[in-house]
Amino acid sequence: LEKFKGIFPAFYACYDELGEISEERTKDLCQHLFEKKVHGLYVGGSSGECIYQTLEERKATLKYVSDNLKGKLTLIAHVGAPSTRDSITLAKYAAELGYDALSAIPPIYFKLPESSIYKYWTDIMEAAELPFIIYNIPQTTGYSLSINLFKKLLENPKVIGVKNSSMPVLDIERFKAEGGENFIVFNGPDEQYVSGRLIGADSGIGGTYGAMPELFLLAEEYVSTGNFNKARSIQRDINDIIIALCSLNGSMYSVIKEVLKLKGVNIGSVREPLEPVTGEDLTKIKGIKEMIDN
Ligand code: NAY
Repeated sequence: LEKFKGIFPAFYACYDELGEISEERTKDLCQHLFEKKVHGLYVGGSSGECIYQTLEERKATLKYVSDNLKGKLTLIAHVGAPSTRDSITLAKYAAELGYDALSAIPPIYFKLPESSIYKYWTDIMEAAELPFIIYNIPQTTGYSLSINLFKKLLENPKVIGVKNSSMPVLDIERFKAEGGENFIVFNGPDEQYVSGRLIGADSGIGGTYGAMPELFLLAEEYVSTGNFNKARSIQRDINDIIIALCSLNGSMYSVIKEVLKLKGVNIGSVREPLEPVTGEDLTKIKGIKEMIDN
């Protein structure tokens, strides 16, 4: 499980100027994050705009990332999709491509009983010979993973971890307490990386890591060496930056993509209904990049 420890940026959707998935730009982002020495990637999740992409587009991104980084970084494929059928297709494909693990949100849109959520995740796990990481993100899915369902899922040996994006760090503590030493808890809220790690998270997956990998790697170094004052101070810097990333009109991801452009990594913009950054707000991106660089 060592390979699942560390900083895992949630990979961004890489589009060309027409808004189509770009192989070339996916490669550029892979290269950029590899050079930053992150430990792995979470591909095709919320930050990958999976919810706005076709199955074919999602498969393309999974393929391009694995073409570039298979064997070099730990790769987790997010395969959650509205139907079990599509999720299974993605799971099988990720296994073929050599991904290290699968992950999925619970079913979305209809409010389903826990029995259906259990079945959904179990069906995905049965589709491929890969470890599975549960994704708990109540703020976007409307479902908050219960300890009961969590315990039931733990009976399946394929379940090796949970990516917990709920805001109470207590959830991280409880999942770690139930999961035990050989179970990986990923911190979800980037704003609480340090607290998540201290209360029991082993690793982190985050939507803003890709914009400032150096800062999360440093936070991790301070946490793992017990340098808590410095860890707290980096977390504060990170949070000032996240607030700035969320302060403009346009989605946080479009702001991040503009920051990446200034860093020399052009991965295009976002897909609607996510809105791009325009006009006045574009002039503020330089200031955000400077916050990250200093
Ligand atoms: C993914 O699946 O791509 C993610 O890991 C995204 C997780 C993010 N949570 C939400 C609700 O979007 O990383 C967080 C988030 O971007 C960060 O905490 C900033 O708010």
